[in-house]
Amino acid sequence: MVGFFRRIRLTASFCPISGLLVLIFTLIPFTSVTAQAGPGDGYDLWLDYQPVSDTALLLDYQQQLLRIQAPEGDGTPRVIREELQQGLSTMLGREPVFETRDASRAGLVVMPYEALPESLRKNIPAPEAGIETYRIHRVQKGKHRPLVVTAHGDSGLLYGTFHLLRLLQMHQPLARLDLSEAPRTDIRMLNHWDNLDRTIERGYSGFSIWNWQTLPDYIDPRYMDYARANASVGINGTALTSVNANALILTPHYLEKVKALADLFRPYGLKVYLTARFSAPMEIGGLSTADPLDPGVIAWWRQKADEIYAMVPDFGGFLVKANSEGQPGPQNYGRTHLDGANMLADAVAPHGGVIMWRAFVYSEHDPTDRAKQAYSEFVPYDGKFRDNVLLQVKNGPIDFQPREPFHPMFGAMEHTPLMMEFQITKEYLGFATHLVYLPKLFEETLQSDTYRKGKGSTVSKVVDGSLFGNRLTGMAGVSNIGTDYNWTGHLFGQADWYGFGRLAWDPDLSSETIAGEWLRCTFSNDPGVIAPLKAMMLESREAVVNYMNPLGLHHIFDTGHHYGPGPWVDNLSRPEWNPVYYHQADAEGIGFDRTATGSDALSQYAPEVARYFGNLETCPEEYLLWFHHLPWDYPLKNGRTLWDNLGMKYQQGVDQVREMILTWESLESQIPPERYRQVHMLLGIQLKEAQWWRDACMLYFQTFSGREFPPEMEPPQHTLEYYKSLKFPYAPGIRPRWN
Ligand code: GCV
Repeated sequence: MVGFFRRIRLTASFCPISGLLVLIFTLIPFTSVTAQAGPGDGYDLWLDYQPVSDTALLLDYQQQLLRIQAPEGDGTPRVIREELQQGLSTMLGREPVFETRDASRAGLVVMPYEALPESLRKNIPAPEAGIETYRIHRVQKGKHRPLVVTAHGDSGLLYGTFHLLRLLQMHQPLARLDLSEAPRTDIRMLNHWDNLDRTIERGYSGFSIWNWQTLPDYIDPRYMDYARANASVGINGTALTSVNANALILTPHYLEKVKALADLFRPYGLKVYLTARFSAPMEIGGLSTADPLDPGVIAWWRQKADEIYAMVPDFGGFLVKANSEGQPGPQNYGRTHLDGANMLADAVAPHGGVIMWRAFVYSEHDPTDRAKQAYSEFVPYDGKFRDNVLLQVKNGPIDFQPREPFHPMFGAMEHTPLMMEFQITKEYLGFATHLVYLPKLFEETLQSDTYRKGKGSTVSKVVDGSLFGNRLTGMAGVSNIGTDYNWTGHLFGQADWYGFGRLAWDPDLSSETIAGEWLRCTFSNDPGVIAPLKAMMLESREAVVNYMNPLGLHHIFDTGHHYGPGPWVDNLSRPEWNPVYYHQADAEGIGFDRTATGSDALSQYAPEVARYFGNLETCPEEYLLWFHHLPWDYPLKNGRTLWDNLGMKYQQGVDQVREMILTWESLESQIPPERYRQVHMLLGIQLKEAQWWRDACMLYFQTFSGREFPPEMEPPQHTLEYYKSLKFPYAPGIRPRWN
């Protein structure tokens, strides 16, 4: 609530009596939300604008920044002024003054490039073309030497303002500042898997923040703080509803509510998108078919698009999951994904909308390796989609596992824009309970080399369109946000939201840089705090791989909810829903053979990549069992057997969590107590669950290997039967269909 409180406090400072009344009356409806709020509660995310403690720096900032020339008017200009006022007054301990008359007195100028006086413009290089780009420049010549944030459009000015505030949060000097930024992708969006009843599929941080019942009349202040947070990292789109879509969202009753959110989000540069249920023409339109080639269906979608755009003129478009995991789609009518995507694309094209068609498809009727199916389905359509269609592809070919090789579709469709889909919520990474810093995982995928145009053809270059010159680009992240007072359940989950935004803006940023930024903005600028926490975050991703799915193992989670280990599960109706399908353990060995002797999934990669992963001499050990089925006694690089290494890796993961706990405990005196306690308790759960994973998996795999555990491994705490007996019917994040 603090973002909201701060705005109230500012009002109070101008008129103490009316400000007080505002405070009293507006607090009443929000008391339940704020019940647990307090200092260090995390509601403010990375925007909590701590006072600058370094005296010299503070003086310098005060001299430069407290007289401001900023754009006037409502909408984005208002948001910019509010953010500057909030950020500067809190960090610098004094209220800034907005100069309306004599701009030559302003030490900080935030203005469109075209509106700058000639005396300034001649000393400042223009920002790159585009409405989202910006430049921050400290003028070095002339009598008036302000710090200037400038852009060609409102969004650029807003992003530049947030960038400047971040620099202050990170205690950066201003004297010689000159930086120019342009986003590398066009669409940088969150995908909410939020249902209309406010449950969230794979959500672990409370309920959906969209209160559909009280919208459009009741505006929760969270909506604004959500938009602010997104804008601060350059996220410019949000798909409000789950890809397992409900057609009701497209009815007038709900579209009124969507419009209210879109109106609120507009000043923050955040566009709204909706998920389109393919069978909507039948479910809410009264048609007898949803066949994409049927003239009635085509007309229905066109009219629906017109209706939406009349209410939300900057509506982004539709995100579609079709013919995937039981969702309806064009194949129900003997049509193709191409037919379906292009039909919807034509409906939104007149309004400038896009279709994000998900490539997450695999069929129970297709006996080939699930990892191959999306590529086989979509690659033949390369170049045939309309210009306003993006294919949204998960980072790996199975499903958001702790580690997957990059999806072979990246680089394989030269004439089709491929949008990256990452999962920020931790469906397969310990839910919101585990500290796992995801930008490290995202970076690994983005920096993978597809070799499609020779060495250096990284996935990041496919995503930003530079490899093939695609016109439209984007990145989506499945949101980890809910009604928990700190938004993400685990405080460190905020770093995943932050990091996703930063990587969508620049897919080549390093996860280490991002961790440093987030820590400085969230915790402190003290190197004694940052260094150990950064090391802990960077290590945490490898830790989870080690204690859950080491050496290339994957999808051995308990069924449906995906909470905890379930490598023994073999009774689900679809073969590829069973963990035994993925690990293929038998008396001889373990692993999925995806070489030419097995499923040959490797052939979907460029020859260089296929050779690299296919050759046991070069295949990195972390991908070994993803691509190869190997004997238990197969010697690894350290000279020990595969079996011993498996146990050692599981143990290493547990030990890494113990290290994380020690790191955290060593910083107790420097972390706000509430924050310290929360993370400490969650790390305790993480340790227990890491041990559970190690013991359950090693006991189970031992039934095949028949070998003793390696001496490095601590003995299991329970029997295999005990682990198999554990049931979690109420684990969070599942829909009834999974039960
Ligand atoms: C939204 C996985 C998840 C599902 C999710 C699906 C998808 O299968 O378990 O909950 O459905 O991915 O990405 O569509």
